[in-house]
Amino acid sequence: MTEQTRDITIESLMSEDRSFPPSEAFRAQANVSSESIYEEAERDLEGYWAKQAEKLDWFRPYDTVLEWNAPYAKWFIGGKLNISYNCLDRHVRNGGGEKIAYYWEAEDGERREISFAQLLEDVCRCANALKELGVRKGDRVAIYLPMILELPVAMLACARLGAPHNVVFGGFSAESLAGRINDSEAKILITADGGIRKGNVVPLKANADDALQSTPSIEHVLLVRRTGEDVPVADGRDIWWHDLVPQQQTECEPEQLDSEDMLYLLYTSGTTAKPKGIVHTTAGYLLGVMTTHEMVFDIKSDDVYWCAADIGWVTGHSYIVYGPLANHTTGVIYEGVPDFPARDRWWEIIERYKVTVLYTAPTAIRAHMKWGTEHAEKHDLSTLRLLGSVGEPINPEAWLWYHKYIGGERCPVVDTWWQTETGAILIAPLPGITSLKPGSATRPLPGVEADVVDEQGNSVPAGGGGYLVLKKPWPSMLRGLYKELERYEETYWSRFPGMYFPGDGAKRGEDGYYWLLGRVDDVMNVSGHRISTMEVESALVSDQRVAEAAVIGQKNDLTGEAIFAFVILRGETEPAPDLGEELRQYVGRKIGAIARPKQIMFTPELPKTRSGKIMRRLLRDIANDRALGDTTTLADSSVVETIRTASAASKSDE
Ligand code: 7RM
Repeated sequence: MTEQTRDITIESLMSEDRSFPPSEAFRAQANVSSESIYEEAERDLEGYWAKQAEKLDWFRPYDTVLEWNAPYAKWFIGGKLNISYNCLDRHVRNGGGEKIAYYWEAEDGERREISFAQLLEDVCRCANALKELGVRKGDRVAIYLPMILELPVAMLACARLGAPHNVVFGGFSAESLAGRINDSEAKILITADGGIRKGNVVPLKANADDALQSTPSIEHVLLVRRTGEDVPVADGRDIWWHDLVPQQQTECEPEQLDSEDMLYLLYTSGTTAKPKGIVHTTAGYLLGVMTTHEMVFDIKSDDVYWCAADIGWVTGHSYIVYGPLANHTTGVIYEGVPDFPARDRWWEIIERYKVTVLYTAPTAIRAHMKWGTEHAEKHDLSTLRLLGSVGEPINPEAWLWYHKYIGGERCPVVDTWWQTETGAILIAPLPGITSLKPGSATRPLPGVEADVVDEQGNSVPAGGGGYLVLKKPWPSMLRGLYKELERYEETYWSRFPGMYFPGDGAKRGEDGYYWLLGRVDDVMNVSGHRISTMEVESALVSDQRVAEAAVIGQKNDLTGEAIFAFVILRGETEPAPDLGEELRQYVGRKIGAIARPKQIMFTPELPKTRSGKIMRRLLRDIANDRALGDTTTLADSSVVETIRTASAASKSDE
């Protein structure tokens, strides 16, 4: 054990005591309005999930709810079902075919809407086309598409055939695409000529062609025309979607799949190592996303729900495609960025479609905060009744801004903690019964047993920080890493034997509320104190002049690590040495001298992943004068150069 572990838990510095109980009106109409659901699930976990599973349509009932040979779970053994049937056919059969499944809007203003009945027909056509291309149950299909309706159509068509999809986010490079295709040995690639982002064309086919130089498993490319420009079409290998799909039959018998058949593979980029292929299966995953979508977002049949994530990220898989469709919910899909052509684009969309539930990430909320409230004020947001957050800890300042300026102080804000690996939300409020506290994801959902433990795996007393763990299996959990069983055990189950370790730090209050502290890889060690980057960042952004902050540990001979803060200021504020000093002192006063940054650097941007997570690893490299590690998942590669240059300049000033 290193000396770093001397101080066994993560120190917790922040305290937040504002509390927002549900309004009487909200509680009265909520899908979950009684606390008893928690006890019910705790008393009989399998019985609880069996009861929930009645919401699924089965071709054959299952025999056993759970078989748990840690760390391997099987749920609903013996059951037969099909996810596309559960998302589409059953609603159409029940007379709900006319309902809008998606309102789709492109960045350039083009609009389409598609009903459940039409979506079912499109999915059947696409599934028949895939069959014609030789796709059979068990074959992997890679999908590299922009946010167009063909993306959910292709995913659901794969689900209909039992061919696991492997969606690669449209912003990834040729190299990332090739790596993911090869690891999954995909037979077909579904892509488009290009995508559109900020008015520019993203050359998807050109990237795909680069990737296809080294992907021997690919037999055919199904090519969607999106941008209309000239792209090479390889004879015999590439087939235009419009030449193959529209003329297919609109019926396609759904495969009767086993509960544990693979639904999809989704690669998560590890920090440095090779991406992990997260495996999700059929019944448990569907149950997890469907129940959480219904309970946490309090979904009603007349809701217009908008999850503003990309479908290429797990949030889109679970909460744009599978959860909402299984619940027969009308959704919005927006292809573009929030500030194109103007900064009120999102609020215009909310007004146009009368969106009632909005789900987005703290990084987006902070961008809107930085741009100011005037953009939202131009639009009628009064249809909104609930707001959600995901992807990172949401700092209380951003939570309160979201609640006030977007939610008009009437909408609960649900902070939802989960991962690609967990498949579905695990820690979040139930908005009809949970009192909200800004910055807390509140409590584990019914049936989820979480804990906060120290280095030895012992529960940390209330109020303390430590490692978040999960102590019982849940239906939507990953079933492993594709073709890497050992790595699965090693990554998630070895640090605390018998417990799942997601890699996050957390603290739990006296009231049982969870406060996520960020990735434990990011925890800093200052003179033996283990301090979460998130708490220092949160303290910094609580100053009105700070828009965003990222904090890292810089090597220091005296203290081991010293706190180094990268700070983005809000529009009107100019960077100045005095302000840096003022902010340092402010953090010291707010959360303690030990957490006072040694150095603050003002920067116009921060390096982020495409899903908006700050890549502190790269900031550590910059601050410690190291060569940059893997930058393939970086959303904008010019950002690190900008910061590096600024960092070099600030050093020569010293
Ligand atoms: C859904 C998603 C997972 C990691 C996770 C956390 C962080 C996500 C929250 C959060 C604090 C939240 N999947 N994270 N949600 N941290 N509060 N509400 O983001 O696989 O891409 O990332 O994201 O560190 O482990 S993911």
